[in-house]
Amino acid sequence: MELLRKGLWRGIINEFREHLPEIRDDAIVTLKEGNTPLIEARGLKDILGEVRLLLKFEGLNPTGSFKDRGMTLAVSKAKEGGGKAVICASTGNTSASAAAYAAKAGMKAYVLVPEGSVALGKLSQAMIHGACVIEVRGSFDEALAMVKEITKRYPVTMVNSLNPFRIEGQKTAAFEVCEHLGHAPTYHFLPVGNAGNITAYWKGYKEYRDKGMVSSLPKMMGFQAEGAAPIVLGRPVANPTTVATAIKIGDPASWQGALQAKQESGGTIDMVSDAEILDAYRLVASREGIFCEPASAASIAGAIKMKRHGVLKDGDTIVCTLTGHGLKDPDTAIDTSTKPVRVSANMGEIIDVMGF
Ligand code: AN7
Repeated sequence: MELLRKGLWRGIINEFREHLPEIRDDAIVTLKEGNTPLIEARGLKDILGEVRLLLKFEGLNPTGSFKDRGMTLAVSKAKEGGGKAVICASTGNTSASAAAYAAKAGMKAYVLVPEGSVALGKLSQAMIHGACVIEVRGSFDEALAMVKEITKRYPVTMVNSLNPFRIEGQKTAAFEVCEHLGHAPTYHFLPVGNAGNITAYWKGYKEYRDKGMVSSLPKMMGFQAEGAAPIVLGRPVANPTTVATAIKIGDPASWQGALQAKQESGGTIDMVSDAEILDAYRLVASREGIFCEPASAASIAGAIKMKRHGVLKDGDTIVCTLTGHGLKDPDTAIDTSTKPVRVSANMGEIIDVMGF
C-alpha cells in the first residue's frame, strides 16, 4: 500500500508554476499556502434569495490571511536575488505574513504599523515570528510613504503589494475559484483597502480566460468602508476611520488597478458602513460557522447591498472572498457579541440560564 497520498498540496508556487514568474527551485520559501476552501453558503437565502453564494475562505492560509499567496513569491524572489531583509507598512496582515515568511527564509523583517490601529492577533504574529515591529504614530499611508523612501536608500526589499510579485502570487486565488467551480462566477466580491487584491484577482481571471481555462469573466465588486472610501469618493482620505482596521487606508497604492478591474469587468467600487460590516460579520459567523475578520465581511455586506439594490439575480453565482480569519481580531468579536453569563457552580442557576 502507498503510505503517502499522491497530490498533497505543494503551495501556490509549485502548483501554479506555469502561470507565475520563473523562480529557482532552491529559492522557494513556502508554508504551503493556497488551496483554501470555496464554501457553499445556504443560510442567507432570506436575504440574498436564490443566488448561489460561495465563500472563498482565505483565513485558512498559514498565517490566517490571503497575504500569504503574495508573500511566498515576494520573499522567494527576494531570497533568489540574495536579499537579506524585507520591509512593509501594514494594517496588520501583511506584517504577520512578511514576518512568518522571512522567518522561514532566514531573513530579517521590518514592519511598520500604525500605532493603535492593528488588531491584536496580527501584532502578536509579527512579534512572535521575530520581526522588528515599528509602531508609527501616524497612518498606514504615512508608514507606506516612508517604506518607499527607505527601500530606495537601504538594502531591504519592499514586500507591500507595490512589489509586483505580491500581485502575481495573489492572482492564484482566482485560478482556484475557476478550478473549483469549473467556470468563472457571475460576480466576485472583495473588500478593498490598498486595492492589491482586487487587482490581483482581475489579473488572474483574465489570464485563465486568455488561456482558455474559462470562457467568461466575473464582474469585480470591490467594497471599501464608508469612513475609508477614497476610490468611491475619487480623492484620498486624510484621516480614514473604520472598525475594519485592515482596510483603514486613505490613499491606496493600487488605486488604478481597482478602477481598471471595475471598468473592464463592468463591476463596481462601492462602500458599506461599519454597521453593515459588523452585521455581515456576525451573520456569517452565526449562520455559516465561518469566523472572518471585520474587513473580510465587507464583501458579504457588499453582496447584501447589491441584492437590496436589485443588482443580483436569482441563479447568479457569487463568490465573496473572506480575506482574513476572525481570530486575528478577538477584541471586535467580543465587543460585538452577547456577553457570557456568569453563574455560581450551581445546577439551578445554570439550567435557568439554559432556559429549560
Ligand atoms: C483582512 O495588511 O493592507 O485591497 O497592510 O488585511 O489588497 O489591500 C491589508 C489589507 C482586505 C484589503 N482584508 O486588501 C495590510 C493590508 C483584509 C486585509 C484587505 C486587507 P487590499
